Amino acid sequence: MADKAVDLNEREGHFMMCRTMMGRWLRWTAGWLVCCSAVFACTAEGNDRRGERSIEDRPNIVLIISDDQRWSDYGFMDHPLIETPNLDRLARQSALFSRGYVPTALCRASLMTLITGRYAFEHRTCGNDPFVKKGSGVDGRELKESVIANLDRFEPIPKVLGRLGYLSHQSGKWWEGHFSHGGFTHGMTLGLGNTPRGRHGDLGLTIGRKGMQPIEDFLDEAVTKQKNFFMWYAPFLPHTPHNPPERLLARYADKELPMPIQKYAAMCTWFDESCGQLIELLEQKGLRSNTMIVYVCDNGWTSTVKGVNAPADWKAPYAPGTKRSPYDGGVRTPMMFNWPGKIKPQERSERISSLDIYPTILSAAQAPMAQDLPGLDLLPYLESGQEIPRKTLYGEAFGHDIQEIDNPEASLLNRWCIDGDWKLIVSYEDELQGGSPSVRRAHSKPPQLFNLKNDPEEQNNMAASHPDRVQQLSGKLENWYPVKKNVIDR
Ligand SMILES: [Ca+2]
Repeated sequence: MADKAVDLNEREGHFMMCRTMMGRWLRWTAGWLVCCSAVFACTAEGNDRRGERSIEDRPNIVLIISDDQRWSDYGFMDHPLIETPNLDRLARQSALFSRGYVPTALCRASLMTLITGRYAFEHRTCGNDPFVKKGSGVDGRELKESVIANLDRFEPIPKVLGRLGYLSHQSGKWWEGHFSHGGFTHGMTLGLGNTPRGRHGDLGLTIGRKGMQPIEDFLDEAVTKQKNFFMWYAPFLPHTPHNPPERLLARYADKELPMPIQKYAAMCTWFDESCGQLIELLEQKGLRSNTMIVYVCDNGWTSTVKGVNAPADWKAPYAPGTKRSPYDGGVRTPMMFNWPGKIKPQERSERISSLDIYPTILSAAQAPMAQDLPGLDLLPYLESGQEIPRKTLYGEAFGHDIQEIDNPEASLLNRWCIDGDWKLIVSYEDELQGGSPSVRRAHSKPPQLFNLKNDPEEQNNMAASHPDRVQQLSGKLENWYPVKKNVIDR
């Protein structure tokens, strides 16, 4: 009951704010106009609970990853306008966590966390690209290769499952070179990052936008060979370019809505449509009942349009407080776990991390895994319905460009933790190079303390009136891992 009350409070707060803001489109974008911003992490308990199921019980696993979508922008999250009927259906059939978080709200860092189960400060791919100063003579290609090589220090999911006989397929976003570099047996991305054709997925970026044939072909092969499979489905949706089909854009045609918002909404529906096609393929081929589907978004998004509270020099297409920020507009995402007959469909109120996906997938497949993973194997709690015993989540935000290849702290801008209903965000003194200075400045502030239960849009900084709480959570951040940089304190 208490959990439900939290839900209602939050939703009520969300819509109260909408009502007090201007016009209809502001109403359904609520948080889009909020000028605050955020990422995180979690302490982990033990993960070892494998070895009880027979090989025949191992599930196929499909990981669906949205790209640049705000946590509220789904039908199942009660969005009043955006239509996502396929994900709504999946949500009803899943353990649905409406308060999931990614530890870092930037694409590449977030995806690396999914495939390695590690924070960005651990895997070191904390930004999208290495910083290369023009005219410096530094070999940008060599730096890019060094960043790609970060993956070699870890056991990506496809590699682990491959040893158990799984086939694996990559489609959509993938920054880490050829798909085989991640241990995938099949895939679309060829690692053309240094060519005009790509940097973060090249040929893989056509999935969903131009049909699902590569996925259907892969499923047919897995069925023919009688193999379990893992699928990485990370379509370039609803990510820019926001160029939805006319038939979907027409659903949002409304002169009161700025065109960028109409287009973004249609992109969310386009993404949803592709998820429906994927699930339908699983059903058609008789694979659905033994397939675990996991859902997450890599980071938030709110289109920059007139009315967004942004600094005068703001040039990014996304609003402050969303993508790249440590605020919930950047780091919060719904997460779902679906496995027919195994995982109980229910709405869950616990806050969980995308770090939990790696150990949970490996647990479902009865795969061995390291004991020092920062995420939690959620499977026992998904199967039993018991409450997840964890109070604190952590996250970090970095510059867009990686400043030093082997030193993530050089790129660090913010850290945050959520402890119960309280969230602390701290910023670090630095002048990073490259990657939109206005974005960095907008999120560099003295410590901010929010009560997420009462203030889900992070509008009311309570740091001044709760110094003890700030000190307590600052201590948690320091204990998480040490940082030499100074916190901005005034
Ligand atoms: Ca993204």
